[in-house]
Amino acid sequence: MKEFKTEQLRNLGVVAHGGAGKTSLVEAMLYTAGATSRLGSVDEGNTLSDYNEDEISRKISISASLLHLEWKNSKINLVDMPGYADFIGEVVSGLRVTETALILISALSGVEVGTEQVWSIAEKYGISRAFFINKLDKEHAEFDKVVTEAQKRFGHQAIPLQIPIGEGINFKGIVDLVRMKAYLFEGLEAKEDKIPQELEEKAKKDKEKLVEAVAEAEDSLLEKYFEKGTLTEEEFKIGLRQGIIEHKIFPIFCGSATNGWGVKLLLEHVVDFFPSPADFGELKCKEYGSDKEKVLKISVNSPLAALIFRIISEPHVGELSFFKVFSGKLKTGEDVFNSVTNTAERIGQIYAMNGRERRETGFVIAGDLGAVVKLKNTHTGDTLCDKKDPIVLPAIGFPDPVIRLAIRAKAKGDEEKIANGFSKLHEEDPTFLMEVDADIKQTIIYGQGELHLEIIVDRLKRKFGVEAEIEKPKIPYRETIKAKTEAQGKYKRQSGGRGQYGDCWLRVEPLGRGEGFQFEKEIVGGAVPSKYIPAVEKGVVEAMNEGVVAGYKMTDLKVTIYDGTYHAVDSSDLAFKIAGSMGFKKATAGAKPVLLEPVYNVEVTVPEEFMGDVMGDLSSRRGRILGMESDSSFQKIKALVPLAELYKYSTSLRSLTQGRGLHSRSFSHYEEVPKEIAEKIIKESQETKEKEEK
Ligand SMILES: Nc1nc2c(ncn2[C@@H]2O[C@H](COP(=O)(O)OP(=O)(O)OP(=O)(O)O)[C@@H](O)[C@H]2O)c(=O)[nH]1
Ligand SMILES: [Mg+2]
Repeated sequence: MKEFKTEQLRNLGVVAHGGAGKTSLVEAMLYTAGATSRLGSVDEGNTLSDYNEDEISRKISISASLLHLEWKNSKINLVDMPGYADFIGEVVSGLRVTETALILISALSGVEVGTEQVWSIAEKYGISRAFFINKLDKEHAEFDKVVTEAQKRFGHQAIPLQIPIGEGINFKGIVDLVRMKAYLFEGLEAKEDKIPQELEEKAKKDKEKLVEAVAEAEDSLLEKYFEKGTLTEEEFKIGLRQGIIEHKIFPIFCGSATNGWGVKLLLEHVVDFFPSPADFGELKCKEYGSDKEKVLKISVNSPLAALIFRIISEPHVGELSFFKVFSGKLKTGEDVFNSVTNTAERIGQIYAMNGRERRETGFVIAGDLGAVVKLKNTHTGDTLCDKKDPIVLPAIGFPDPVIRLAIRAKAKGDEEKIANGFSKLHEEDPTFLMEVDADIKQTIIYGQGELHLEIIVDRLKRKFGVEAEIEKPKIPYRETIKAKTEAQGKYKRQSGGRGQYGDCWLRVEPLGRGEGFQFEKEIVGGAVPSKYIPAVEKGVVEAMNEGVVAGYKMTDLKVTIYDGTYHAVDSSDLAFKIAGSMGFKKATAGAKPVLLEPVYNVEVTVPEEFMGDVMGDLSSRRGRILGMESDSSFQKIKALVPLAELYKYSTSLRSLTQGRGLHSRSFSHYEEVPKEIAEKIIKESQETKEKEEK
């Protein structure tokens, strides 16, 4: 294999709504470039990119794959990402290491919620964006309609570089506006021809629009354009490239991935017009151990700065860490420094990846992507650098989970194995989280959707040989009081020898939501010696943990000890602790205790036509709509919804919106549970308690 310079590299993140044809396009690109000798297909389960058992059986991509090909003195790295919303974490990490997001849009479905979502991630990272309108061979494909939609949503800088000749079953070629030539399909190939007469007029007009867009992207070109009314071929090409690099032009390509149509033209334009890592010139990072910004030149001669963007562990291979070298060079046998975990790492074999296949290369230069065998203490998002020149790259900000489920070991005694397995799976996939919730006594797993968690549990079984069962998670309710009361807690025992004596007067009063717990003393004249006060507080805290309504932890209240008595001989910490607990229970019982439930901020994005249904559904979940924002044909609904009503919400939303709705959520606050619902919860908790006592 040839050695490439940074300028000869192109990194493409291939993204889209689910099923737009990313994996098929990547396969066709590799085949066209001769990187593979057989054109695999998703439907047959033999692509280079979707090679996991999970992916083959479900016929969808689940994890990002790294692939590469050579085309005309350039190396093109492709990160094929899943489109299914549950795996958005893969897109968040994949687009972090690529200079261009190649966004596919299905010519049948047009711009979808997933298209929006990947666009926003690319926009946030400030990388170049290009579109490929795919599936033009399918019946009902409508190129112009999709272009209009894309322009409505992403602006008129989204502009066709190509127009299809025919659509659906009549799709037979492409007019390339850069070259002003036609390419007629012959098998997987295409023959150059002149533009068909019926498209001449349209091609001319569209080219003019393109030239104008290129001119507008660059002031110096705009002047020339005004002077001469056009641009030279040379000016146009330089301007187009610059416009794409500076996000002033988002070129639109077209074709059919499974037929390989339009793929060669795409590769050629990628090499000619897409940014190389060197086009960004500099890399912003932080000095190690400080918040000071540091700027590195993107070059092999700069100090090493590499980011780990993905970790996989596979049978027979062990752990592989995928990385991008932003500057410098990473070599096998070298000692480097992980500036996030403060660990020295020795670099083992380095590979260039092609999905399931890999080839040892020994090194990776600035701008390039690769994988390295097991590192000791390095995680996704960590920086590898030179110990002598330590820096830290910005971490990858993964999204908050949108779903929580409880799990239980199928076989008793497997709990530890499960915890170990889950912790490895979290290493591979930081959007998957697990915690043992002591409050509700359940192991809770969190993720981006039900399918996500289903796959994680499958993997646990396959990779670690332990089975977990999913169950409905309990809600971490809380309890609080609504009135101010006072009560005495007196504990007195006389049983033979030394007795027990503790006596305190407590005042309990409500605090605001989220204020937690406060304990104060207003003892005058030593009615209760100060040395016993911490014991009283301890008793109060213990009683708070048990709750008075339905056994949930109490919060948002203030307890004041303001009086009491003691006995010179019989008083002890234990007696005062019990007295504190008794006094607290008595006081809170009369202080209008209530149940609180966690309420979440929920943001739902849906195509306009589903608005009514989604809002109705949110209301039936006791949701309060906070507002709506309209974003072209999509609506963003913000609402507050109790966690208890969000069980399996992603699945409901999916079926309610034909898979076109998305949601995100984050904890907002605790709120009083409505009376009728509280009664049910109290009854349930009494029943469980009785069962446990039997
Ligand atoms: N007719 C036709 N079918 C296509 C084309 N591209 C993809 N498909 C089919 O569309 C389905 C999805 O294709 P994939 O390549 O898996 O799509 P994807 O975007 O990678 O899907 P995810 O990664 O799961 O989001 C498969 O059945 C493909 O055969 C195309 O250009 N024409
Ligand atoms: Mg795919």
